[in-house]
Amino acid sequence: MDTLKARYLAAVANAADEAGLEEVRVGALGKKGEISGLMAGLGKMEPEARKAAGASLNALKDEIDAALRARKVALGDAALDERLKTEWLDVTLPGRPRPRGTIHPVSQVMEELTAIFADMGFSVAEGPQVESDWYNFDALNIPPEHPARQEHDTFFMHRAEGDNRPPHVLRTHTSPVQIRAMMDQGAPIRVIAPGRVYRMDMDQTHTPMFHQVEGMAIDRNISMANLKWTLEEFCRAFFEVDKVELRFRASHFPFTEPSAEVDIRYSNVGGQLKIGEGDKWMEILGSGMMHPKVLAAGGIDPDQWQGFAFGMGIDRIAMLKYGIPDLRAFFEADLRWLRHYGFSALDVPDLAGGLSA
Ligand code: 2U9
Repeated sequence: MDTLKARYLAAVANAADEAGLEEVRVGALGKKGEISGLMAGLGKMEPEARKAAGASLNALKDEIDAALRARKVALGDAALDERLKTEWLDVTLPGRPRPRGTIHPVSQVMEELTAIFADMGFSVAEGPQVESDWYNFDALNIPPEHPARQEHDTFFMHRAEGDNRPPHVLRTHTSPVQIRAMMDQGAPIRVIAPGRVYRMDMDQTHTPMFHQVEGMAIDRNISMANLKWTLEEFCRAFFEVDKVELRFRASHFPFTEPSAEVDIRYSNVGGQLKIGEGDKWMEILGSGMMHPKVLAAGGIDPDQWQGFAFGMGIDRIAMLKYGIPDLRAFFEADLRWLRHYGFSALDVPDLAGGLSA
């Protein structure tokens, strides 16, 4: 019994790893193991001898079992020590940045121009994107035969079978929002109406949905001079330059009379656009004095009140300010590559409040 014990305790102590230890356990205590075999032999012994041998075999079994467990723990500790010597964690490494969204350049520009016009006393008006043809066309002095009302320019909604009323349209400008504001608030009034508009147009410079901001100021003595100052002030603030030069070119819109298209002076040196200097002109918006019929449609007496109005494409001025080369950039989900070219539009606080990755 003592030699058995010495042999197994030595085998346990010499086992180099868990596999070796398991081999020793199976050899001694497994179903066909040596100690198990001796225990099975107890049945054939005389009762007295069985009692003595049983007790010492059980003690031996417990001792081998305890030695196996202790060696297993020791081997585990040694393996962990070995791993800790080679594997380590640098807790000073910077974390991996998570990609996060930023505010879309169009939304950003909407916020910027809203703030600029708010400083000049304009409030923001909003309205439906699906409009009746009266609000979108008639109220704006756009007669039924006007080309804008043709099928190829405007998205018309469907009417139910047998319903012969004129169909609603996807608004083609935000002007109907201003008609609604006039009817709701009366004069004097100063509002801007930013939002989505829809026209059946699709090429490199046009998309079927785009963004506009229109504005108007109605008061007792409003003139083109007020319009000119307001637009100049807006451009100075928006393009962040001290000096801007605007050129008013006579034009025609159904809803304004007189009407003017407005160009801004700029230079283009090696693809770098600079607003306010140079010998080039770029059209940025349309404007004019509100047509008396439009004032009347909005419930405002044209003999008592005058108003100026203007309209511009937000996508267009966003591209101009932030150097975005192509309208299609707005429709690709990931604009982060633009930062590579130094477009500051993307270096804004992200939606979660931190700095974007
Ligand atoms: C009311 C009365 C008059 C808004 C105006 C323009 C001229 C104009 C275009 C610019 C580029 C549309 O986005 S664009 O294609 N707009 O040229 N818009 S005056 O006049 C109004 C608006 C509302 C009640």
